[in-house]
Amino acid sequence: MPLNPLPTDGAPPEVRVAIEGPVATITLDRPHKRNALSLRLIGELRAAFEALPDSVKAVVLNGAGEHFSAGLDLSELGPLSPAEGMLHSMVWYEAFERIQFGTRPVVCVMHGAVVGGGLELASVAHVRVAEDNAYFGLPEGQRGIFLGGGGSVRISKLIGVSRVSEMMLTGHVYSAQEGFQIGLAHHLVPAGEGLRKGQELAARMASNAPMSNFAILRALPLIAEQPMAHGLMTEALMATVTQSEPEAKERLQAFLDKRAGKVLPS
Ligand code: 1HE
Repeated sequence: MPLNPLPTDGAPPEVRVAIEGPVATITLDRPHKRNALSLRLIGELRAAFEALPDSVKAVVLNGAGEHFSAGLDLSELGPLSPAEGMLHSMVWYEAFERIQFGTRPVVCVMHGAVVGGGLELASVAHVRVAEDNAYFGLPEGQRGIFLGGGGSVRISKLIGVSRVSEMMLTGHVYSAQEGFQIGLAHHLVPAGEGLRKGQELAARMASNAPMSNFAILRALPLIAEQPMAHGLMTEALMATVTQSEPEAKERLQAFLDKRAGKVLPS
């Protein structure tokens, strides 16, 4: 089993990229396998993020077909030796870290099955939109395996270790509505409206000051891991850098001059 995830056989791509203004839509495009995450797909996903032009300021991640993703491609684990199994996870980790700790906020639009590695991938995104036909499961226990795409860390941070354990132990599947209530999604929309909502949110994030987005993506998660005194110091330093940007000064002045929008309920 080659662990080099980049395609070499000339087969059609499994990830599609469409760019419109400052927003790129990156689509898992392996619907005949329910967007099961093969090493190849993971490699293409990473490459797609890395190849985005500077003009792209935010990303929407979604899946083609009836489901966001059926998780790990189960046909790939069997032939792996223990050492290759470790490397397999590392390939996922590196790709996901590029997405989570890049410079561009990512909205994940979830529909249909969002299971196993599919939920691990969704948990990498900064904002999650669920269509009301989405459902969330961690069938690793049933398959005789374990989380291997960072879900132990990321999904546990979203919904708590207790819920993750229970999902894996019992096969409990959460509906879109339940997932929204427990924090797997920030927005719940009718089926078919996820992409529009995701692109609207991405456009809004793309219009933020780049240094604010940088601080949110790179400093905020770090601060959450730090002891309080360290966190407050990191926050103060990051705040100083952010507000020193000329763009921050212009935006603050625009509000004082009544040229900027107010904060109103949506
Ligand atoms: C797959 C996969 C897959 C579908 N790996 N090939 N994930 C799971 O345990 C979920 C397994 N999948 C399912 O439960 C179902 O496929 C779905 C509910 C997602 C969709 O059902 P359905 O009826 O629409 O499709 P299907 O007929 O089951 O699947 C269509 C094809 O996709 C079929 O292949 P075909 O060649 O017979 O047409 C399936 O074999 C194939 N397929 N899902 C490989 N996951 C880093 S660690 C993460 C650990 C995990 O992710 S564990 C969870 C794994």
